Amino acid sequence: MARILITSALPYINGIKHLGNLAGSMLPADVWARFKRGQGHDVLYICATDEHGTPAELAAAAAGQDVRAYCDEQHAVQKAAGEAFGLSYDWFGRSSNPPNHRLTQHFAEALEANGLIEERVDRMIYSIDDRRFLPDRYVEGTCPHCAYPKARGDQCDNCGRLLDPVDLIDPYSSVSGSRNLEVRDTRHLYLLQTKIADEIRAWVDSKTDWQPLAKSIAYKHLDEGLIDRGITRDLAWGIPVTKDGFPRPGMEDKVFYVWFDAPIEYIGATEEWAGRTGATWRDWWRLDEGADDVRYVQFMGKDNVAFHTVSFPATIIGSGEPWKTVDQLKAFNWLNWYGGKFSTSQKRGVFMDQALELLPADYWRWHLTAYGPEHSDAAFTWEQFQSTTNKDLADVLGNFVNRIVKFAESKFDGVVPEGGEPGELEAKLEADIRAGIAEATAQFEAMEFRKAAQALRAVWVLGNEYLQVAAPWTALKTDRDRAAVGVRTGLNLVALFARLAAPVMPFTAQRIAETVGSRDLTWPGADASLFDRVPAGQAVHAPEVLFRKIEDAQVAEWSERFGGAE
Ligand code: B3M
Ligand code: ZN
Repeated sequence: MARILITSALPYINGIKHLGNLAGSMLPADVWARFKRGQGHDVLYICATDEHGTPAELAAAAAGQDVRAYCDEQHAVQKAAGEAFGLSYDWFGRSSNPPNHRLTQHFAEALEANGLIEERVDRMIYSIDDRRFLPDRYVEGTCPHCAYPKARGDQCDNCGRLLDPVDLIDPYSSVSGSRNLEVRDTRHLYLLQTKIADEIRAWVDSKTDWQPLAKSIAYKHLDEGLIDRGITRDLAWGIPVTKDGFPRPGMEDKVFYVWFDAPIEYIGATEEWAGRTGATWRDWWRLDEGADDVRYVQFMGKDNVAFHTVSFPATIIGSGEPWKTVDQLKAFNWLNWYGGKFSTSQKRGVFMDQALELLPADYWRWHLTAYGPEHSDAAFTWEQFQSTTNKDLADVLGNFVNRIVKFAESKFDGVVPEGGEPGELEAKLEADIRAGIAEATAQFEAMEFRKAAQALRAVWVLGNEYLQVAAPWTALKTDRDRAAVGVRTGLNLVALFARLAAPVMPFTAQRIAETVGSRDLTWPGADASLFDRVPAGQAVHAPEVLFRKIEDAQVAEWSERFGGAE
């Protein structure tokens, strides 16, 4: 069996995440981790909260909290929300924890030892009233090109021009509104990416099986020409800048840039996992210590691809040390809300905690997997969510399980019946089902989630079609054995459908399996037998309703509350 390392992009610490964050990285990573575990592989699924950077500092200030206390609280909130959604991380770490501090400082020192770090003087906007340097996007003012009054220091949202904060007319701090600003010199460390651009390109060239979206973004940045990148910031909260293990002279009040430390937390969180579980971690990350047989797959939104295909590899490659780098990268487009952005302030969109107040996790997991923003941006609408829930889940999967188990309860004493022999109909069913499983397996292997979900649905439809033709309720009137074959086959399909549902809908899969006394949620590979794993004599129990249909009144209420097709 293979050793598979999976990471999904680390959610920023500030605030509970919306369905878009879930659909664009954490959920597909979990579905794929469950699929590979179901096949019997040794899977390590790692994630963490991304706790540094200006957003964390400003969110903590807005909450009136010390940053660490804020991060402690928010990490617990996000961890709980992930668990409630069935995100089966092996570890959900924190980029502010000691392993990431040590590793980030180690990488910076290794880069410096290889001549890839340089101190440079930057001219930055300092806010006297806020007593802090302002990152570009926290300076606002009038755009010198189009006179838009709320242009940000990094880019004007009106005309799209990239800006430098010193170009803004009548600038002010977006933190406090203060115009009491001045330009000051400040020293920062630069990672000399330009010196290893060829090595980075050669590394990207070697990734022959990357999907087009990941590859095109990587080459776009390489073709534009890499720049040397500032990897320190004038912030109080973050990983201190060190040299030979001590505070770096002149940088005592600076920290590493959040995007320099965040990807390193993939390794830091693995070290934490090992420390808490007694496992080893270097054999997952060091090629000279056993990681050469690991397949590493990353999941993220398309806006994070550049950092993962250029910047993070620059850190790894530049260190000159034999660290594992990503083998396959699955990037998603964006989920939007009726074509617009999710927004807490404008009450548009559903966030992870709210979603679970409305419906159980598996309803969302199915919809966001089967209709997610995989190859293009996708709009979430209540109307489509209602349609997929009512058709795919209630009418197809739920209906199949309920009708066959209830029939077995009412006509065969709630026991899998003896008698009869499978015939032509069952032989054809088995062939069709095996073809369907092969299709779903191939699509999951290819990390084509929408296609894999459609393949699953097609298999569940086969079950309903079989019951229509086998019609054990009709056969029972004249040929009990024939009816017994139909019921026994149908009940074995229930157990099989649970196994197929497990990666996407883990909670419901378990409930379905239990209706026929099964606990097997492994992925059905080339199993010898499909229709006799639930033996004659096994007691069966119809479940409470597996999926409740979404009513129009609910769509209306939720549209009112969270925004809808207004
Ligand atoms: N925290 C998520 C984002 O850009 C960012 C990912 C870090 S992955 C190392 O929304
Ligand atoms: Zn402009």
